Amino acid sequence: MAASMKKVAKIINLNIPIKNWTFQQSHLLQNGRLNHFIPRVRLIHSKPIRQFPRRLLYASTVTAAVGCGLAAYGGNLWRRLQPVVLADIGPEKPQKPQFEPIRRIKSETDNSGLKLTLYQYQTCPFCCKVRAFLDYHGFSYDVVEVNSVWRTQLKWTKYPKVPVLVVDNVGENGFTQVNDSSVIISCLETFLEDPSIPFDRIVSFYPPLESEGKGKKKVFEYPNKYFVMYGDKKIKTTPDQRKEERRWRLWVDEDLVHMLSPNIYRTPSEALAAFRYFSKVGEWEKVFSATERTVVIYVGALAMFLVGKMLKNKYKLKDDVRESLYDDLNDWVKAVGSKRKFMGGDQPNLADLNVYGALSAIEGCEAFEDAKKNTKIDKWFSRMKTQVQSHAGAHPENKKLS
Ligand SMILES: N[C@@H](CCC(=O)N[C@@H](CS)C(=O)NCC(=O)O)C(=O)O
Repeated sequence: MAASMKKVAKIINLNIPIKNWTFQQSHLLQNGRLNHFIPRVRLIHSKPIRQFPRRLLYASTVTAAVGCGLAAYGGNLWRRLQPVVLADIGPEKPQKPQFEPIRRIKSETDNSGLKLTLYQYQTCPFCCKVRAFLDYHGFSYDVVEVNSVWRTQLKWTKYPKVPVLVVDNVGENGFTQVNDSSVIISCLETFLEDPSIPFDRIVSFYPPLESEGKGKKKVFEYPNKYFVMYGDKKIKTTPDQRKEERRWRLWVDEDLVHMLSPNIYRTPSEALAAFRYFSKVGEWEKVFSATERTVVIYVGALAMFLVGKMLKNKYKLKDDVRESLYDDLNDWVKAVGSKRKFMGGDQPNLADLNVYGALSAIEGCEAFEDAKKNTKIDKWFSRMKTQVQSHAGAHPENKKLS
């Protein structure tokens, strides 16, 4: 593993022009220790380089594609090779988006100096992950609820998903956009570790890559999104603890979230109950007209009941999808173990916050009630809820920012 990372480090050590950007990556390995892996990525806007860009572009994209392609597609390599380029998924225009927030969260403990607006769906598990992080650390932030049908509140950006975080008064246009729940969380955690780094610089540590997925659909990925950048600071956790934290953050995004839809939309009546619950907690009366709301609830419930079945097959869940959910929650409870309160020890780490956030999305659904009765998730979940709702991460003894 260390050897292959060193190879990657060597490759990325080149200054690789990608389109009209120069991708500079200097230290992938620091002190020769992988778990102190601190990528320093700088994106420098530059004029297109005329002499070698294509050759170098292909060198870099082939390297990336070979790695992914070999693992994923085996013999079909040549047909499947897709170029990977730096994605352009920022704002459409340099003007800051202006939408009336549905909610303003005010926290007395916030001394970050950051003015944050979260573009979200209230019950999207990825958005819930971000809110769990923000609330735990006692950030103040505005919430703009995106209309999931018309998506008017997302028209200002090329990025097609929620959550998106907008940070005011930072960056060259007077605001900075951060996409993807894990990137948002890693950026904010990096900021808490060292608030002297300008926030837009932190965001530039997480460059988005773009490739073509099935049916020519664009796929965006942030290769280092689970890494918090500690710089030269003394790190309180051990390499193994950080590795465990990253592993379970990835598990939330690639496993746990796939359990949710098939479970909450398991039957038509559960799907309808879930949509009614979402309408209530998402304050859909402020986002949709009364007619739209009724249509969204009934049509949405039926559509998601069918989608839930497709997802069940896609992710190969058990016949009774509850069993798959219970298996996941048991795996998590086992990983935390009986000797520590949280995976992070006495305080939650990012894995705790992410699992809690994703599960809080379905807290009012029958699936979660069943999970509480049939697994041991409840104790840990209640502890987490107290931590998040009391902004425990902002208490003096837990506070990173002072
Ligand atoms: N990797 C992304 C995934 C975000 C995501 O898939 N969001 C969904 C909502 S749960 C979305 O916006 N889908 C597009 C849509 O609803 O139009 C993240 O972690 O933020």
